[in-house]
Amino acid sequence: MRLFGTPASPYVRKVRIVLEEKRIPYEYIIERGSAPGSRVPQFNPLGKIPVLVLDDGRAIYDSPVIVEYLDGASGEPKLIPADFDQRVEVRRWEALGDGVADATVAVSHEYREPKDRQRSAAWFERQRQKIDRGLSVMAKDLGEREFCHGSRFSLADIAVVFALGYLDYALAEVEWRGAHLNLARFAERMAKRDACARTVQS
Ligand SMILES: N[C@@H](CCC(=O)N[C@@H](CS)C(=O)NCC(=O)O)C(=O)O
Repeated sequence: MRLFGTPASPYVRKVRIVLEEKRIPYEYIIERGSAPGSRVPQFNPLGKIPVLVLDDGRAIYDSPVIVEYLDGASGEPKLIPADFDQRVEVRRWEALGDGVADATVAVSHEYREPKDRQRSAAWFERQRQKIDRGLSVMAKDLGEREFCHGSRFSLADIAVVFALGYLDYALAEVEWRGAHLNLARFAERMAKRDACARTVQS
């Protein structure tokens, strides 16, 4: 299978951590949808990465669907629980990670616009609130536990890893460590996992 993506994308990192944790072999093709001649729009009409292209030619997007496919089509370790209620809970963590990453992507892209064409202060404040509230809920729900959900590593942990990692990469001025010491300790612990270390944003 082939994964189209770029090293900076938080959603691509999510998928890569899943592939690495599950030791699924894949070809990583660094390609952005908007690059001239990119093959991404052939596989994902939305032109977004990540997109996973299976050996039989099927293309799978977006990242929540890709991780559903990867976890369902392969064996242990399972990263999404089979039990309905637990599954919903893990997917809620994923939505939280995606939402924090969405707001971080939006703000960091907006910063690249010339100052006089940037959105209003109120818009920036709304995005910042999404990030702050998202992190507060992550910190509260994690508490002092080892993992975000249950007693083993899951997609819930991956969600926090890619959201915080992307925040450090794209909006380093958000000083979340001082406000959430438990998240800081969690991030430090998770950074030692091979799959997390091998996929750090660049
Ligand atoms: N919800 C999607 C988001 C994917 C996404 O927004 N990817 C960005 C890169 S970080 C992209 O390809 N943007 C190009 C575009 O929006 O045209 C997912 O989880 O896969």
